[in-house]
Amino acid sequence: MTGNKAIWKAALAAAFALALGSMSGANEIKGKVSVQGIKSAENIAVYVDVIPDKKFDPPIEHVLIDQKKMAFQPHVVAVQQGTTVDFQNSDPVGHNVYWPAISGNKKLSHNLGTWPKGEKKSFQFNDLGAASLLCNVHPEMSGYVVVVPTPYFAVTDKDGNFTIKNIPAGKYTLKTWSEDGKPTTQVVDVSPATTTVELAVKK
Ligand SMILES: [Cu+2]
Repeated sequence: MTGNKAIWKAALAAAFALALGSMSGANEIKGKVSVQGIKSAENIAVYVDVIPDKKFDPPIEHVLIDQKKMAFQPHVVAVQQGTTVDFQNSDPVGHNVYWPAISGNKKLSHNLGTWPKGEKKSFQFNDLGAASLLCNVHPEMSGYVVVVPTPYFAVTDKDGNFTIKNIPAGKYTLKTWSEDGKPTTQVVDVSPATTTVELAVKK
């Protein structure tokens, strides 16, 4: 193949990839959460609520929550329904992991037990809602697993920014969960490329 032909072929392949990308709807939602009466805009889960007539397979990949320096790290984790979370103890002391409820439903409480450094235990979160993680050895430890119905979610950074990637174009209900604030709901119309939203979470 001559050099020219190779370049032409590469350009065609790139154009084809671009066309495929727009057909599969590789869009994103970029947004910022502002807060009123809450100490921080960080660690707020933003997610697309149930999409009618759309079902998602549970993810195969596990999500890790570390118990490190006497804290659940990260403090807030959002996962798609059906995700298995690995709780790993990285501290030289034993940690326990339990949640007294999921979104206030005490029937969904669970105690995973207590285990030493270097070991982990896993749990598949099939129920929607926020599991409030605690350790019965160290009352100061707390964390959250926010189980959401779609693969379209994010957790805000310290400035309240978030990006939800790879979402097909369409109209969706965007919801927020926060440790201290009320849940919010907003309809978003995701068009090709990037859709920008602003959300406000109040105490
Ligand atoms: Cu602990």
